[in-house]
Amino acid sequence: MMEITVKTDENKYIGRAIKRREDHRLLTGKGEYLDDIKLLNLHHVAFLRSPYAHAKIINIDTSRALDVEGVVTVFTGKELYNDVSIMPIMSNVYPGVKKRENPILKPQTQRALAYDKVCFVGEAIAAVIATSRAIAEDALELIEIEYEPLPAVVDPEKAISKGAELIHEDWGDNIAVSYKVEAGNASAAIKKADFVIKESFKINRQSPNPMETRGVISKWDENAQSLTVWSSTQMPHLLRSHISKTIGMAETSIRVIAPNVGGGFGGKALIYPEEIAMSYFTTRLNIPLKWTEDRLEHMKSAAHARDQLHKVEVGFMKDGRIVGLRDELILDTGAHSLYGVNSTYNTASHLPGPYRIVNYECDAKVAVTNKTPCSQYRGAGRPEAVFVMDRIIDMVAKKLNLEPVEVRRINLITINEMPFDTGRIYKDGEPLVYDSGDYLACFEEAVKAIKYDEFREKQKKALLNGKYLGIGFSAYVEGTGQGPHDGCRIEIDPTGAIVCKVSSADQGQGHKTTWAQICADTLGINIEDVQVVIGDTGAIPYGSGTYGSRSTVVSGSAVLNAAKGIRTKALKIASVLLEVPTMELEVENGRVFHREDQSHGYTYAELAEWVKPHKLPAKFADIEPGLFVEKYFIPETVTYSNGVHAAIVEVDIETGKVEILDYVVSHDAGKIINPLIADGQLMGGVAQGIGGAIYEEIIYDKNGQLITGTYMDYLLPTASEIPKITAIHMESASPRNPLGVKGLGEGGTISPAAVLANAIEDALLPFEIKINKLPLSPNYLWSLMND
Ligand code: MCN
Repeated sequence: MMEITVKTDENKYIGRAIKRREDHRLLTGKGEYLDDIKLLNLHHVAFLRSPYAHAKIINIDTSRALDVEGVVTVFTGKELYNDVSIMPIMSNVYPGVKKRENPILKPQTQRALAYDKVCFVGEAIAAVIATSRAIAEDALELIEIEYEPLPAVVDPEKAISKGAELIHEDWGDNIAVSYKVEAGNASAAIKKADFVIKESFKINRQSPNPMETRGVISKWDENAQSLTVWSSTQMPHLLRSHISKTIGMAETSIRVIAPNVGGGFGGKALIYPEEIAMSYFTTRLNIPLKWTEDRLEHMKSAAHARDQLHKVEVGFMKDGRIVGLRDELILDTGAHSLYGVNSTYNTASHLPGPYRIVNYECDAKVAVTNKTPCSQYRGAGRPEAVFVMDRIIDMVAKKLNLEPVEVRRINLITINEMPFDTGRIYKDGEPLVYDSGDYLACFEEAVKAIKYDEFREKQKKALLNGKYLGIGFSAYVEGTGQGPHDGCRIEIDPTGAIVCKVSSADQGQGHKTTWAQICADTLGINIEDVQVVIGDTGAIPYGSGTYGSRSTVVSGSAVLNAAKGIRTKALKIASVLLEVPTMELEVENGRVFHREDQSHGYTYAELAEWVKPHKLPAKFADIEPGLFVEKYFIPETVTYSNGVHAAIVEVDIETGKVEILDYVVSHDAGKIINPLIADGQLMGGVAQGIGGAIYEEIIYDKNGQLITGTYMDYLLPTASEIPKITAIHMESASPRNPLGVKGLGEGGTISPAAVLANAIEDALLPFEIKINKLPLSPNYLWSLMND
């Protein structure tokens, strides 16, 4: 289905299309997902969720539920109020951002169980603990709650206007976050421009919808005084830290394990109230507990994403040069602001993208409304930014009667300008400087692969036959591989077992294969000899989680550093044993030997044996026992991937249905570790991007009731909606990490909305339509054509 262009080098594994070692087990049903885990005496939890978008809780009567046979107890917000603190914010405001933008940030509001008020349909209010899930669910229905309904706030613009009903009364308004990003002087530049376009854009609310819903098992061990939590999460280490903070338990007493996770897509890059509540319940009851979310719960209680409004003003010259850009951005974050500054900052800092826009201003606000809280979804703010920016490029082209490809060529940053300083800072507080990449060459690859030169002729001919074909392009830059850190601990024991423990958590990205590739090449061993352990705080003490396409950069570099550390230690031990300097030694096939005489040498296993009992104590005086090394990689700042998507579509003007005839991704994520996985990542990403562009939309009615809570109403694309995708990998090494890699897990999702909107508008040129919102549903397109 895909054509691949990859450059490889002399490594045995890095850069090679190694088949994923996880697949056989997962595809033959042998994976162990959260719901597969069985523990002795396991009890079950069901959460009672609010039917109101906004209401006061006057009284909760649990007596009838407690009478049900098999019910152990019922928890409400009242029981948790003193023992469990408010959920901590997901991300910090880094000092650089604080100093430059000084964002206004309201305090956190979300509790493990709602206490005196509910703020969205689906918010957890109470939990029943019972011997079976069925009993727990039956008992839920017997809990009687007296509510005092309040007016629901559903429109984000109205929410932040004066006099709006307050969701969190203490705040005094419904603005969770506000700040302004500035570089150059956008207003002055726009004033001097030959032309100005003002436009608004709306990006649909979406649900990341992994195949596996959320789930938690929690087990308190009274004897050991330790808590183990299994969660279908992207962030085991952060979950451990949040449990510690909220229920007041030392992190050293908590172990979090992410078993096989059936997709996360950002929706599990979040610490949820249920995870905290489950941790608390088991410590109170001393019974192991399980909660597995059903799809209906997932649609209304697991985080949503995107949902942005933009008001843009762009100034440009007759020749197509964009000279100034202003944006007013509102994120509708729902009832609680979980990611604070970060959710909008991703959009604000990625909006100018690969285009040379030095005069830029973005006024960002996060509005709270009575909807499910928003978090990150693959691309996390970048698909939104790119939709706006690439629509602008096409609008500029239309105004000047130029081809959109020409306007892109004029504005794309060139390789001679690299590293390119945008004059802004990134969310980590560091200068936002694009590190490497040939954006124009990447663009030309896509132009060539989509056969743009032949297209206009083809389009004209098709139109004569009543067929509406269109071509679209979109280009993006993505900050990937953010800090703070990740770690790897490699242990080799005298049996020869090589265990590589990495702090990343995988939801389908193939980390076990990728880390094994890096480890095997660096240690000079066969890939089959490396066992990789991930997603377990018991394996390695610190880690940051899998999100923001960061793992290959951060965890991958940690693996490299740890493997280098093992090599160094192995050489040192061998040098003592062989009585030769380390520089005379070499490593091959898991054995350290003397360069001149290969018969003198030791395998890693033998070296591990030597340092275990310390057979030669005097000689080993300065060598720590054990052949293990633990290393962390702390990136100086992010590294910037870039890419271009191009598509050809046909629009049926009778129905508004869009068929994607061709799709090209030209992409640069630095050195590619595994081209097979990279292609899979791009393809899956594009599929999700197409879903968000054409099919998916979370809709609420005016009372804050979710009306797209099932797969009958929330349309996900299936395989038949996904076209053939051609992927081209360019490889501009990043100077910011030892592997030269950049992230790519989200790149596929970033451009589809922009590229398809541009292609559709191009196809419907005779109708003179203007696309400024998503999704590009048949209804929307039909009404644009017919209005
Ligand atoms: N890779 C590579 N060379 C590079 C970069 C990456 O070969 N230069 C390959 C590696 O094999 C790596 C994979 O691509 O295992 C993804 O690497 P990276 O870009 O570092 O992204 P992460 O591993 O940090 O994954 C996170 C990213 C995000 S943010 C979301 S959301 C997402 C995604 O990855 N969610 C996913 N891909 C997903 N894929 C699956 N199947 N399920 C999800 O939930």
